[in-house]
Amino acid sequence: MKIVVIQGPNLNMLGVREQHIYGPMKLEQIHEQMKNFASDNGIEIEFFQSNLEGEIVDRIQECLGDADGIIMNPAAYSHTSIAIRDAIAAVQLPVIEVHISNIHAREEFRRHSITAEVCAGVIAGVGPFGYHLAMVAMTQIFNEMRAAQEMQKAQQQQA
Ligand code: CA2
Repeated sequence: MKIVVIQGPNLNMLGVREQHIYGPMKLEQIHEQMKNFASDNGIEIEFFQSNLEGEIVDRIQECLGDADGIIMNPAAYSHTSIAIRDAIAAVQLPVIEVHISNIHAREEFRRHSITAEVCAGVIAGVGPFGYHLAMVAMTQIFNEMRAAQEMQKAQQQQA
């Protein structure tokens, strides 16, 4: 099974600025922890960060037929991008949206995510640990997908 991790605009600045909001961890450190979890659980993982909306749409589309799930922090685009929301809906893959900060306790314009509406789940406000929780959630989704496929196969063999 393969997970693609997609990080939106300015997340390449983690650990460099605004540590009072997002903490001291750099994006590379977060990815290192996710890589360790993936290798311990036999999961393939790839990482992508972009500050450009169209590049993020392209990367989501590339997941079709290549990845089994997406973990994504669309960052500010969560609140604005219909294009990213449409891309998520189009690929029909399980997507877990992660926000490092609690967007519901911040400015009014951050309290609603239009991308979250088409995601399988959302984790917000637990810092970079949210990415680990997203890996655990995605592993569970993969187990459920496998169980459903096996059940379907068994039913087809019986028919
Ligand atoms: O809490 C989150 O993870 C956010 O997705 C982060 C976005 C923000 O626009 C969302 O409302 C919530 C911002 C990411 C920018 O990260 C920076 C990190 C260091 C310095 C500057 C920006």
